[in-house]
Amino acid sequence: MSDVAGKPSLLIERVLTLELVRVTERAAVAASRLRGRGKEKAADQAAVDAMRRELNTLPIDGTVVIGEGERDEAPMLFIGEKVGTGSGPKVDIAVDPLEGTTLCAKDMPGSIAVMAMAEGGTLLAAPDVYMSKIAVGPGYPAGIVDLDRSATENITALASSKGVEVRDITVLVMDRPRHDALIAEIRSLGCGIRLITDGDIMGVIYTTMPGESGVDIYIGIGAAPEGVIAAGALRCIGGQMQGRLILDTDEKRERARKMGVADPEKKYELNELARGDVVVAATGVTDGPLLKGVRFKGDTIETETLVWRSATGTVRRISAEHRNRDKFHLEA
Ligand code: VTB
Repeated sequence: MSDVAGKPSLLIERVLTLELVRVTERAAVAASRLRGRGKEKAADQAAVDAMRRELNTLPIDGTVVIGEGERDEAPMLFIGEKVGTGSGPKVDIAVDPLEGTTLCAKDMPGSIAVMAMAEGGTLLAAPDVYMSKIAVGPGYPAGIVDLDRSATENITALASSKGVEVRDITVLVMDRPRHDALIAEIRSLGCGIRLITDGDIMGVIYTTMPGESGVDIYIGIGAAPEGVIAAGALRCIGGQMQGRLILDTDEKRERARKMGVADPEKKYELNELARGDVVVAATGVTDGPLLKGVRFKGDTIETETLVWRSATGTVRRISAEHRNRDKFHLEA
């Protein structure tokens, strides 16, 4: 009995959900072979190669809408690249083969291999610019937070809704100079701040599991493509998110316009960042609060993956012991 009878694309998606796990598992294993070696680019390329190889085995007519860059910047997984066998559902593919390349290179917590697959034309084709983001997990009244309110107003509203003191809220912010004023404002409230150096896809996802992650809300500026992928996950798990592209130069505005962005000031709601049915998979590369990193144990390789599905709201945590190392195409 299908969980979404009658909608063929979702039925195929149901089958494909676990296929996405294989894609991020292979990218994570490839990157993990270079964990802690100080080689950001090599680790990223290893993940890109592995993800692309596996993506091209999937029975999909996939188009990369979020990838490694524009066609002239990235040889692989560039925006517009076709992936999959070409037979099967027409889908948008958003990839970050190694989210947190520096975290991987330094073997610091929180790097992942992540991708999203959505109905064609439903993920915001975000240019590679910054995005102002705010996000909270499920269970709060609609509109509890808003990009056009101050951090103080948003955190105070969240604390009240959660039934805790403002100082009991933990805010995740990227540790960047652009956030100095934001951090000072949050500190003035007595809140906790989880500063991360990189990896704000998981930074947003942490808000959906505050019990495990210790994070209640994400506020700040990160990359727009990462914001769209994170929005895909929130669409599956539940939660609220807004994003506004930061198009502060004519060049960025023109680049965004060419990608279909009509209003450069637009505040995107969650369902505008990731509109359709979407599946998101993330495999841990280095250990983090929600995902273990890859473990190499003699002839066995262990991976842990979270996979989310919007059609059913199902969240699966898949721990895998891989004994056939050949499938990872690992050099000796
Ligand atoms: C952001 C964040 C990403 O890189 O793009 C960050 O969204 C780069 O930020 O998750 P800066 O330009 O300020 O360095 C990541 O952390 C990793 O790709």
